[in-house]
Amino acid sequence: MSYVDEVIAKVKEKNASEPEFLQTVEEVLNSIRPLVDANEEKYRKLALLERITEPERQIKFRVPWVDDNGQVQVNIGYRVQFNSAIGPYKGGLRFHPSVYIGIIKFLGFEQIFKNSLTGLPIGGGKGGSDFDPNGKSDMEIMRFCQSFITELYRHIGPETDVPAGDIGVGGREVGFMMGQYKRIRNLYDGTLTGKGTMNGGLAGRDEATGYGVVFYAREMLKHFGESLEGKKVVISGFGNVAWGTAKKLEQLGAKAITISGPDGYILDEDGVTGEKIDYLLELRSSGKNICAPYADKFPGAKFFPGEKPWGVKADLYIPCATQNEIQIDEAKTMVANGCKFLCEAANMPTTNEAIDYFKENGVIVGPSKAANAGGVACSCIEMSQNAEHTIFTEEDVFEKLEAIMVNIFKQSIAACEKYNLGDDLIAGANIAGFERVANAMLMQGIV
Ligand code: 2IT
Repeated sequence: MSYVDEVIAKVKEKNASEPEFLQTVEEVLNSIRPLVDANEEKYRKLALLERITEPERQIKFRVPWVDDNGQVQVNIGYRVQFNSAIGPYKGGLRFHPSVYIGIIKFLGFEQIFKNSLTGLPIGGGKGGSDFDPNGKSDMEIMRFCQSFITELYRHIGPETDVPAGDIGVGGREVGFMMGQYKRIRNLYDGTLTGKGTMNGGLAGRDEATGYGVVFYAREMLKHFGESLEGKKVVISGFGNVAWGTAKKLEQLGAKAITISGPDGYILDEDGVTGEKIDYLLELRSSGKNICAPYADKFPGAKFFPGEKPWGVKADLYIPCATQNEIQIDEAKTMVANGCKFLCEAANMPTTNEAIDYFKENGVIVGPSKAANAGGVACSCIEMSQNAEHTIFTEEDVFEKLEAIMVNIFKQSIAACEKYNLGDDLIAGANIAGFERVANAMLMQGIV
């Protein structure tokens, strides 16, 4: 049995109740076979793959808080410190009812290779809670965040582990956590990123993930002889990533024609452009987690309740919502509609079965680890800003972001060429990200 197959079998046996984690481990390990096969004896002896698939540390804790009725509520908090070979653990916090250890481990594992691809010195970690911020008052959110950080503070720090936002955690939540952290530690340091700019946050961090995705998509299209100019783009979600993506698409001459929420999707043939993009922020801050009101506000748009946007014909598809939103049936519909390019903005939005189907049918897939790395890259720039006690301009930030995204695409293509992977941008990104972490681990001995 090959070393990759051996490790996949072991990981499956050890983590049988964590399907999302198994999904990403299988995807990554299967795609780095050419590199592992070339180093099989050494990697096996040093148990490199066993080590890289086992988090360095996992923290699970109780988060008690008092709701507006005076009732005590209890949630579970998590932080998985997955890999610190190339820098302090770095990755967001997700607050969503679906959160359990398997989701945090999948996100933490992906974060290792994503962070490595940025070329910056950041390791991989992720955390969160099964707390649902939707429908909660500001004071409930504050009390939850304070309780969460009152435990987590002892495990994090600017050279140890630097959390940020993810689904359900934005500037408001990070602000509450930062305030409580500062109060406990008496330190105004860069322990959390995604802060508001008046709290030491980075100008442009809100836009960074979506802008980065579109820079990546531009490079991808360019490589295959196309451009963004005039392209119709189906996107999903209506949160921070969808917002930044729609904005940059418009700036570069393309347009998003859909958004989606848990309640259904919106088709806006005129384009989600101009003031309609900023309306997404209003929708989000309503705390209802629905996109239907968009169609009342802008009469040209149509709402499709309970449906996803993947049946809409477009030149490019950018899923911006959550994991596994594109499964085999959606993939089949998209291919039948002539889909040529998919660029993943959400983390792991496509199932492995759907990815295989896309590959068999010649669809080019830009993987999330590469395409959405602009968010965490800007978080690392925020860490530098805080460490240097300075403020970077938005212009500076976007210039750096663009260069990082172009470089990520180049590294992926270089790995494709080196290992004869054809157009497999997923394998290219995984190999490029993995190689840097593996080499750092090998130099650090058995740790
Ligand atoms: O998935 C991600 O890369 C993030 N949620 C951002 C992580 C970060 O540390 O900024």
